[in-house]
Amino acid sequence: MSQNKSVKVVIAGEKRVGKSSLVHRFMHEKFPLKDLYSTVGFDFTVKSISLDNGDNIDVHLFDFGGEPRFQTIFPQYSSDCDGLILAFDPSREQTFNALHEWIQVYGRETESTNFLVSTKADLGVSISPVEINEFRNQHNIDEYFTTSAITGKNTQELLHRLVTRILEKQKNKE
Ligand SMILES: Nc1nc2c(ncn2[C@@H]2O[C@H](COP(=O)(O)OP(=O)(O)O)[C@@H](O)[C@H]2O)c(=O)[nH]1
Ligand SMILES: [Mg+2]
Repeated sequence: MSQNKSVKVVIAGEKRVGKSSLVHRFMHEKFPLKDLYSTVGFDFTVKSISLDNGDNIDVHLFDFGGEPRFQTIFPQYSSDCDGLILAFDPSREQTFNALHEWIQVYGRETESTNFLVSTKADLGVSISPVEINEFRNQHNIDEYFTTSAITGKNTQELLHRLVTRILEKQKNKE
């Protein structure tokens, strides 16, 4: 039996923007019933997904805690990743502004596929499209998604799209 191809994805962003809830949605297709423990350092999970062409891909997900003191180890864990999810909570604008710093610490956005992800869409708050576009142009963002871990809006779509883009990029490099 051949082994599934795998890709590595890192999720970054400030504390409590909903990163772990998003990962929980990716894994279990439901919202956590209990509040998740705050992530210390990072959490690691693997989710297998089937693409439209029938390929099965193992997505290795690294969910980063978001504590400033862990930013120093962030580049070490993300140095060989294929995809980056930068998550922010639109009801707390500072979590969006903080992403400039996160991507700077990351430092290898030209090598990976990068998605900007707004969480908690169910709250009905959003960051202006002008600011989103500015950020995208400044930082090599491939795509932008608005998601909700509560309703499941765009969560599976985001993961499928990210993996598809990662594989396309790898193919173009061959
Ligand atoms: N309204 C709403 N709240 C959410 C959503 N996702 C997460 N939360 C809440 O936001 C808080 C932080 O979530 P968590 O996933 O632990 O954030 P993390 O620190 O970035 O991993 C928790 O109280 C969650 O219940 C969402 O899609 N909608
Ligand atoms: Mg967490």
